[in-house]
Amino acid sequence: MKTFPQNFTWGAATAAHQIEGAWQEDGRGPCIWDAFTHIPGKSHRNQTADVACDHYHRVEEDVALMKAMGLKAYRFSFSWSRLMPQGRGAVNEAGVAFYNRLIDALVANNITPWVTLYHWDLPLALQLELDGLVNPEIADHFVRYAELCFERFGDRVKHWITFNEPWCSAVLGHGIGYFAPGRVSQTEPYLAAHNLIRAHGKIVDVYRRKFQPAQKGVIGITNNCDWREPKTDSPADRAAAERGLEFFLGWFADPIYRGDYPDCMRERVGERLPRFSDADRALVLNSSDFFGLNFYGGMLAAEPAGETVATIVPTGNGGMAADQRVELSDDPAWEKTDMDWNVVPDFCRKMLGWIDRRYGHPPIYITENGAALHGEDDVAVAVNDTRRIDFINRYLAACHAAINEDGVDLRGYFVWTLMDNFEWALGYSKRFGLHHVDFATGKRTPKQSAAWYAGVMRRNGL
Ligand code: PNW
Repeated sequence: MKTFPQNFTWGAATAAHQIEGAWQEDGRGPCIWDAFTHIPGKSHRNQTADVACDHYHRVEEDVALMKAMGLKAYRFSFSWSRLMPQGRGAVNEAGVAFYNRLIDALVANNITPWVTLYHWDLPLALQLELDGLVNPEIADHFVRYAELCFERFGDRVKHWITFNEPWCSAVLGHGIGYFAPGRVSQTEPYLAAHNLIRAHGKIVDVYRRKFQPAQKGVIGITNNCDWREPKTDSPADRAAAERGLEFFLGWFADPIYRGDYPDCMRERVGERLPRFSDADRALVLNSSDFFGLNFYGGMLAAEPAGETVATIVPTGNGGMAADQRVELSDDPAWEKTDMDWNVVPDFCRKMLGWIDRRYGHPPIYITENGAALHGEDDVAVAVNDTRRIDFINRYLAACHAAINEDGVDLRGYFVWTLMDNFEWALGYSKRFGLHHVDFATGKRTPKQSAAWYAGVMRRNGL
């Protein structure tokens, strides 16, 4: 038996836009993902999240699913445009009431709520009127929205995540246009990232001054990063792998833990990379009570042979390829998920070690890890998801080794995801859930992995 530390947080995660549906009900305003997916050609089979899992109407049923598996913690996000339909100004009390129902049901069932303030669904009005994340003013709008959340929900919510994967908003949303708002640019990703980091610093400052003393919660940010393993032992490939990690995770975590962007980014991106004012730097530095990590895989990294870099596919997670110039490839021996992401548990351990060393041994939570598997549209196939059990089991074994052999301060793990849901540009074609969802009827069915994970949580180990 591999036992985890006492008080280890065991959870599952979702995000508002991926599960709620009810996109025009009870006063909710539109967000950039509503607009984006209603443009033909932007998502798989033009699918939208108008209904998704219909979680908005099934909150009690979904909390019952969590209860049935003995879930300890549930990570979900608020829809900003459900709470503030225009992104600023008027508050939608029906939206407040909805999240109150959810939070109260969780608390009543001893499930700890972990709330992500922003999981990519910017109110559309802020995109159209202000240019969204590329406008520096967006930071103050984020702060006012966050304050509303702390005021209304902070009596019961003690775990806050400001942003989910700002890398995706920057690179996929503003670099290659694969995600909303669909912008394509070599400059805007750095502006969007900069404003998200600034906004994070400001939100945390407000929380710490005005709310934390009385509410006594914790607040942090969640970043995603895929591991970069040197393709060969050569110094050039080792440097390429390190550069790949700095361009991926260092971009967002260095300002928070070290006070500025990585040197290699400044050298390569030059004046397109914004600079922190002294005031912003002071707010951003040390602005996380924990390190949130979403981990899904990794690739081999090499110094490109010539001037060109192998084509970057959206799901390959390259990111600003022309700037970082790292050639990514797979080891053909690797197993892959339905996302074509490599199953590389040992890289998770390496990633945790890299974070531990670079950022001074912070408390880390894996706020997402999981697998989409082929053939799961068919519920009869989905319920026998032994591959998902094997996947999670191997990643958890790697986490256990990171804690016990490498001394990493890993304090929690959340499976992505509680139930099959709207997988962004890939629509309903990818299923990551511990529960199967029939999107025609809304019916939920636990997969074998839900029962297996229940056992892991109960035993606090593997
Ligand atoms: C994360 N990529 O997203 C998100 O936090 C979840 O909302 C999502 O459902 C989950 O991982 C599974 O994909 C990513 O294409 C989505 O590089 C796409 C990419 C990376 C992260």
